Amino acid sequence: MTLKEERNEIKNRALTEWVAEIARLTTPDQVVWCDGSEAEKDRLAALAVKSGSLIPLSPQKKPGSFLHRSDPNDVARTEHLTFVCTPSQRDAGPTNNWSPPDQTYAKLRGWLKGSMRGRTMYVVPYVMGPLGSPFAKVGVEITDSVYVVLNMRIMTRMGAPALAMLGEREDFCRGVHCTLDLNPDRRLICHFPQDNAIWSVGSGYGGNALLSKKCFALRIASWQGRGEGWLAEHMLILGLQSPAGDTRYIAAAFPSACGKTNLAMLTPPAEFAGWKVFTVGDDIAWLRVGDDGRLWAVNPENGYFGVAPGTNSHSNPNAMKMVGHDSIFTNVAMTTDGDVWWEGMETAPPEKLIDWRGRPWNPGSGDKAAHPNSRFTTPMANNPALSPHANDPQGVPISAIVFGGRRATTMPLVLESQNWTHGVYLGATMGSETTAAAAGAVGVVRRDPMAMLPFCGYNMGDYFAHWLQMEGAIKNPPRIFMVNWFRKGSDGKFLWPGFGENLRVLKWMLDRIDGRATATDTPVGRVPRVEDLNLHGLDTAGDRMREDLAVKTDEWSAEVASTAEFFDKLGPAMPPALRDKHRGLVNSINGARP
Ligand code: SAT
Ligand code: MN
Repeated sequence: MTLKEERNEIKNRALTEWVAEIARLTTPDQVVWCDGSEAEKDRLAALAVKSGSLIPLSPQKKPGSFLHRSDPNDVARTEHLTFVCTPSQRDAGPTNNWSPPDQTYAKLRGWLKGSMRGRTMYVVPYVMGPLGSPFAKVGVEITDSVYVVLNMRIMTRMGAPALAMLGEREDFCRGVHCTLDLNPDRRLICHFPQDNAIWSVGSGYGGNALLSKKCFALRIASWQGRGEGWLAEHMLILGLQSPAGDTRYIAAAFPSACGKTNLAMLTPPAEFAGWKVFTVGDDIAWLRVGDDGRLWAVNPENGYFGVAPGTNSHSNPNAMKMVGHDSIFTNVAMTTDGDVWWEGMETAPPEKLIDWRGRPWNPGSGDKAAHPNSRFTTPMANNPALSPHANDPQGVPISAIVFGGRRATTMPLVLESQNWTHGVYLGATMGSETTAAAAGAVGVVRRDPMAMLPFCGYNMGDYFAHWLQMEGAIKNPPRIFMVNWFRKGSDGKFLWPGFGENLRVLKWMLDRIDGRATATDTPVGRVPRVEDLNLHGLDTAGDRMREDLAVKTDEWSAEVASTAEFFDKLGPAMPPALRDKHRGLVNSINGARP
């Protein structure tokens, strides 16, 4: 359909004028407005197959599913090319890359001039949040990538419902995405929170190109949340139902590729018969204070963009079921009978395999068959553990907030904060080893406060202040905890089995909230003793558990020194309350020194 024909049907002038402006700049051969229908999906998938961008998988093994192989230089988020372009650099803060908005727009306009010649420009309206929800917001992404459109259809409520919700309003997130030639020298992901706008150029990768996700639902939304008194967080949301049938909800922040998807759809261990876990969301939470003074959360997304390697019927049986159909796989390996394979799938690799780059795989080469950051995109409706409240316009009330990093040392299995400010301090000082989800070295500890370091759309000091301020608005605040599933013993092996067994730790948290479980006070927070956890049926020796729960003074001395450096980097925006908390902690750790 041509631009002219469409403009007669779309009533929103702000929208049609903006689309026309981008079309004048990028000069596509045609403009297609996406309606989100099944017929449109089939038509676009057929186009993508014809162009080679999607490979259909076996209709028997993976019905309705496709494989996409990205450019090998475009396989993860590129944080060094991601910018927050606020009018003043102070508002972006020292942890974000910043460039002045006018200059940045001018540069990107230069790159985009005529960039869609010979191509189709897709206009993708979408809703973030359940339809009809007071949390919900509309975005529109313009893109020249059919792969992006098909992923957006899974990840968001896309098409007609978004235009219906938008009506004549102008407050939609304006996203411009153009793949250009995937040259890393002309790749930039730029956010303009003051304009509710994102321009992403030169990458087709998930977090860089599906603008609904990290770009809108975290970077832009966190800025909006600060202004409007709510929080946009890098958190899963799960419901935990007891055998008696009451369900409590937990929101948990972990950096990318630290097991959020696994935790969000966890299968309880055999000893927890009658317990059930329900997924509300696996990556992003929008949190608001309800009329009842509790914190309520929705998952703004409609699908999962999960890490494939390591997913198997032990680590995440629900995910194995949900990716069985109607999914898009990116950069996994393919079997000769049209199925997918990745490292850590449990089943041995078949004799013949095509690797993520499309070459015959040679197991002896030491190369991975699937890229370590290979992904599945799956509709949340596929999830057997989906919460009946996943589409609830009101969201769910949150009883506990959990922060978690990937730490080989120092951080015990679980810590309970003393109060809200201490909980914010725990989140603000979180450290984690880097993973393959972002380009760069893997396994280096960096401070990743609230798992938001790459996703906070404004000054991190202001962000902490906003968190501290929220306490005043939440009459009935959730309890805040810290977890670490990844601590290692002196033998270099993980001390905790993780996966479904993590439920034992969540259960202790609920018992703490209910006043039914004990804990020991330490200078860094409250920690369970081994006997405070239900370890029934778990084959883990007591001394390994004691090691996993230990708070070691020498490790914490190093930890607070590293935290102090990080706080200094944040400069004057750092809230004094967190500095005070820090000083108090340093004193009590030094006081505890033998
Ligand atoms: O690529 S995404 O940013 O969408 C996934 C992640 O890194 O968490
Ligand atoms: Mn994430």
